[in-house]
Amino acid sequence: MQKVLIANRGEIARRIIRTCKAMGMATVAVYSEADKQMPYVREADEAVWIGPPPVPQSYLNVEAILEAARSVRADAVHPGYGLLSENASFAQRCQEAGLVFIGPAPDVIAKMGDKLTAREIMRQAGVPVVPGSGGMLVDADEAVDRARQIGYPVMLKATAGGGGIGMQVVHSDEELRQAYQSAKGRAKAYFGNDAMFLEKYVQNPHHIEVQIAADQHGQILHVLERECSIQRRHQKVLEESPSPFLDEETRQKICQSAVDAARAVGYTGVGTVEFIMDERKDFYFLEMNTRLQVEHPVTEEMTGLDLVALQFDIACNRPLSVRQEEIKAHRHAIEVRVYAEDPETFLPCPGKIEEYRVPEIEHVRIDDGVEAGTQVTPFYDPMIAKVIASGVTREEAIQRLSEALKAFYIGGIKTNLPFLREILDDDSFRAGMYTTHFVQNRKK
Ligand code: MV4
Repeated sequence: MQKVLIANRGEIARRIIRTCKAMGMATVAVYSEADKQMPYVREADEAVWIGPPPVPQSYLNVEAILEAARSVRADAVHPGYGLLSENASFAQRCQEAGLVFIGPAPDVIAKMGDKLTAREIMRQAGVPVVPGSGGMLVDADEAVDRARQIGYPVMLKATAGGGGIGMQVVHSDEELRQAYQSAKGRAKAYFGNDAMFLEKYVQNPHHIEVQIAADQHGQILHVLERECSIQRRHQKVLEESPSPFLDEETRQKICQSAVDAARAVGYTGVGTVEFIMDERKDFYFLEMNTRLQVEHPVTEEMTGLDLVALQFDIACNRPLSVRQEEIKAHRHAIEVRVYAEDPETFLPCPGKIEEYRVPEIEHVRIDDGVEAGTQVTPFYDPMIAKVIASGVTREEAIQRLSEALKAFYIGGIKTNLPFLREILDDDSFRAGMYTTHFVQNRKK
């Protein structure tokens, strides 16, 4: 593998370029009309224009991206996260064009993209799933019957959903009858697939995910967990690892379940198995993300591994050289996401970054895609930077991250930095006592 086209933008494009350079591979950036001046475009060895700013015409434009890869004679395509990263037909098209897609096989992406199929595969493999309705619901009457068997509250989910989209909590027969039709309509409009299923609603859970890596020689490793409970409306805000909520015995169990999950689908590459965990520390499979995640640096800073390098090793058919016993939480790591948004309303706040001063602190890593003068446009995700701090203890990591957030200055646009600083000062956060309802329940 000599030349990699990165089918993404911003901080993740930059992050992938960094590892490619370290591994001696050439990089090709693709960019829309809005991204000409972005740092990642300059930092890549080559750059190809793929279209106007809207994503359907640029970063989701499969034909333009494949044509770009052909024109530069790239060997591989790294999709990053979001955009085309979990698009099975894109992965298939790459393969057909003779390009190595950095990710699992197209059929694995497709199976895990269908939440009901994923659930059924995991159930058969002995991975715990939330008690639920079995298959797809036929109509509202059946939904009510199943909900009564499961017991309210239940969660109505779209098979094609995921990441919090297409799901709704319901507490009664009446509410379910109402929700059923409207949720089905929304699923149809969003995903072009209105298949629905039910699960018992797990109240006030922890959101814990396990990083896994599987090579093409049958070796599957877990790279421990990330605690992702601090989120707002399904947008993650802070992730940390190790989870302050897990004891060693539960950690071993959940990580083993993640390995079982990966084996059950024939996974290859780097991936994440998402679980919810209740206060009794019972955990259930939610979904599997078949891509590199935004929060992967938490795992990297904790273990010292380079997950993007592992992705390339696996794609090049090299056996994983690290062994399970060598993967350890050497440090505690915490990441926050800095967004261009109004800290009061949480609405995206695009505009020009006039001033940009990043903290330079030992054991603080900044993964960003912008610089002074960058225009944050309304066309793309408003995430500006990730700040990742680590320490020998959780307290040390928190201390460093607090310092970093105080020293981070972004002028010209509104950001959520004040909100992030508040979280770091919160007593429940400092005590490691929080669930997915943390932001919602927070006393201001
Ligand atoms: C759930 C759940 C509780 N019970 N399913 C949200 C993201 C997607 N991956 C699945 N999610 C959830 N599924 C059952 N049966 C809780 C979540 C959930 C969540 C729900 C409401 C508010 C914030 C949340 C954060 C993480 C997970």
